[in-house]
Amino acid sequence: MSEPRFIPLPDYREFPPEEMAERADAFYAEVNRRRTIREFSDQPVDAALIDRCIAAAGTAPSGANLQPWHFVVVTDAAAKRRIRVAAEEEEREFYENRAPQEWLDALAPLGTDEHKPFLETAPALIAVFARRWDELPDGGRVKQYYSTESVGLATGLLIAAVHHAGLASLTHTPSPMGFLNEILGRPKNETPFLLLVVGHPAEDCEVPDISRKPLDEIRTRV
Ligand code: IYR
Repeated sequence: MSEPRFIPLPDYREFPPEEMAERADAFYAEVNRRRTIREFSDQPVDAALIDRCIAAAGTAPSGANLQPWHFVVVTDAAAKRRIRVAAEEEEREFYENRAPQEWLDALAPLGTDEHKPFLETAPALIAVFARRWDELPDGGRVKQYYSTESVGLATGLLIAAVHHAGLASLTHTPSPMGFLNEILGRPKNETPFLLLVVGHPAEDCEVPDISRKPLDEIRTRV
C-alpha cells in the first residue's frame, strides 16, 4: 500500500461573484446549443482535434483515480462498415422483437429505427470502453471501482468538448454491443460503454422538435 503524498492545489482560479455568474451563463448558453444529430455529412474531421477532445475527457474524476476508460477512434471505412452491419443486426432484433411497446412509445418522438447509415457516413466513431479490472503481469486482477460512473463522467466531458470544438455528435448504444471488442480488438477486461458518432451535420440536417426540462423541474432546494 502506498502512502498518500500531497502538493499545494495548483491551478484553482477564483472569480468575483459577477464574473462567476457571467461564466456560468456563458457555459450554459454554450452547452444548451448542443443537439444530438443523426444526419451527418461525410466531411472529414481532424484526428488531432478529436485527440484534444479525448484529452479533455480524460480529465474526468474517477473512482480511486483509476481512470478506467479507453477511447478507440474509428475512421477506417471498412471498420465503420463492420460496426454498422453488426449494430444494425442488433437494432433490427431490438425494434422487431426485444423492445417492449412501452420503450418503442418512449422512442417515438425521436423517429429512430434499425437503420444506422450514420455509422458509415460520419467521419469518426469514438468507441468508449469501460475497464472492469486491470490485469497484473502475474495474472492477478485489480478491481476498478465505480467504473461505469467514471466512464459516464468522462463521456459527458467528451460530448461537451466535441461540441465546444464545433463538431456535432450522437450518443449511440446498440445493445448488446460486445461486437465492438471483436471488431476493434479490445481485451475482455473492457466492456463497451457507448459509441459517440462525431462529425459535421448534413446540409439538410433536421432534429426532433423536443425540448429540455426547465430548471424548476430538475432542481429542488433544501
Ligand atoms: N439503440 C436503439 C434504440 C434507442 C434507445 C434509446 I434509450 C435512445 O435514446 C435512442 C435509441 C437505437 O439506437 O435506435
